Amino acid sequence: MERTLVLIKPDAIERKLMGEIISIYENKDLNISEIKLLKPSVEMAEKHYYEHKDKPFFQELIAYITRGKVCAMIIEGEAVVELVRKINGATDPKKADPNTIRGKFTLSKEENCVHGSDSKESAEREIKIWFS
Ligand code: IDP
Ligand code: MG
Repeated sequence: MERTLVLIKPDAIERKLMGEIISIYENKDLNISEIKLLKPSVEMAEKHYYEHKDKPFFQELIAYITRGKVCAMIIEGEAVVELVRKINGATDPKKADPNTIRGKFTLSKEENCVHGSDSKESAEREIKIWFS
């Protein structure tokens, strides 16, 4: 069974959107096999976002993702990596379909509520960081 890593990011936790967002994945009949709430360390965040280490927004991104609690989940299902990316919507919520999580809940491309792995390989790499 394919699996992916989903993070509900600090902006969504702060805004009390966690339950509503979890329901969106559950209503799609996806299976949440692991779930936990934690405040990530800078080291974890840097590992998770390693691919962006040379981007101008890297420090801002690390500060954002470590400023409060994150809800980390492993979600399983057929073609779940692609499906979760669709449910989450485009990185920039202004370009996201309004029926997606990002399209519905935020206007900020910096603080966009959720993360979903971008490939099966990324999912396995990221799951090791958050569930080891
Ligand atoms: P993704 O989350 O849709 O996979 P990525 O391009 O991998 O998007 O970017 C990772 C995260 O970095 C985004 O979800 C967002 O929180 C943040 N981010 C992306 N682009 C920018 C930017 O231009 N400025 C600041 N933060 C950004
Ligand atoms: Mg990404």
